[in-house]
Amino acid sequence: MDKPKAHKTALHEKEGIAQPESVSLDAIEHVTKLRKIQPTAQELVNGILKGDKTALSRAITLVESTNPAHLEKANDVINQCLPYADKSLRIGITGVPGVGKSTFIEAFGKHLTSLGRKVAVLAVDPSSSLSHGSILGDKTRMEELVKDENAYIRPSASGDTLGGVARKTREAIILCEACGFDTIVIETVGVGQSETAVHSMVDFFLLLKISGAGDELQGIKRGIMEMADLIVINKADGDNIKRARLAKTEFNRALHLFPAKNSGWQPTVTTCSAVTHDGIPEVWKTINDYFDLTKANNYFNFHRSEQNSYWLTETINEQLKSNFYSRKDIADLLEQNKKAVQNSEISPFTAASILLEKYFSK
Ligand SMILES: Nc1nc2c(ncn2[C@@H]2O[C@H](COP(=O)(O)OP(=O)(O)OP(=O)(O)O)[C@@H](O)[C@H]2O)c(=O)[nH]1
Ligand SMILES: [Mg+2]
Repeated sequence: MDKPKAHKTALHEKEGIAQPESVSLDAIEHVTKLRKIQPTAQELVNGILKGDKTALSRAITLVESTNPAHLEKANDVINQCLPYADKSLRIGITGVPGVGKSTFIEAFGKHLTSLGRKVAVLAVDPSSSLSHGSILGDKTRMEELVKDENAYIRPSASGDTLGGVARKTREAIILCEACGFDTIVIETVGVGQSETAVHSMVDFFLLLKISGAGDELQGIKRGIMEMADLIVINKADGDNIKRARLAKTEFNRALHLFPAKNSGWQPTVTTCSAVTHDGIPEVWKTINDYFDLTKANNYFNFHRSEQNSYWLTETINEQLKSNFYSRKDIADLLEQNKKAVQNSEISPFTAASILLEKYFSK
């Protein structure tokens, strides 16, 4: 009898297992066919409006698809969902890695569902376009929320550009709202301009921080402080409570140096522990105060319509750009012109007009 060959490296793969003879070809064909059947736009919309999370997930996948053939169907679903959207509270949460965003969202989300709210968690994280979203790996941190019938967690969309990722997230918000989620939490790690993108799609912006060694304001981007409606110092538990309180005082002082907000809201600072849940109900109460104020002074609606027009121009810009660069004739001409510009044979402005003329001539 032949001896089995010794495998020299760990990379050696096992030989495949042959198809058992007992599997019927008809059954295989049946299953493959079922997999290929894609629900129609109408079926997706019906499912979403009934609160079906599977239909919601499929619709979000459709919206995220880069296949141009899916665009029309995705737009159809979104337009049909639009009249049912717009009724939620949209909350953005940002903070550096490790600050406790996932743990906080788990505690916060559970608190909201215990009050009868329906919570959807989405993420804008352009850095995770390769790993398909940090929330996915995070499902262990959001163990309870994942199992909660009244919660929906979706890993971040993948995409090449922040604009693209952000647009898909905005469309996902509409779908989640149509599916009956009344609180949308959008998380971002704050890479590049992602806070600005998230800020432009939420009603309320929460900055999560932890207390440092007394240098709280070091290394914090001014723009983020300006955007924040609430700063929450997390991990205020155990030995950390005192330091968290000191950080709160320091942030409070800093906040008062910023000009008043158009919303009429004075941003505040609070402490919490995502682990012990201390301070979580207070965070929700503050957010509610904000909504009471901005709904009464009409800033809430004004802000949303401003955001809508912002997204109109953003989407046009984004799509013009992607259409321009994806055209083969333009790509070739761009290559030629780049060389000419590098060799100073032609000015960058002339080259740009040549390219744009070519683009619009078709
Ligand atoms: N003591 C204490 N630890 C916390 C608290 N919140 C989070 N942590 C811990 O901090 C670590 C990071 O928490 P995450 O929730 O993963 O932080 P994150 O901001 O989501 O991190 P990224 O996903 O990497 O951006 C984990 O080990 C948590 O257990 C808290 O309130 N108190
Ligand atoms: Mg996380």
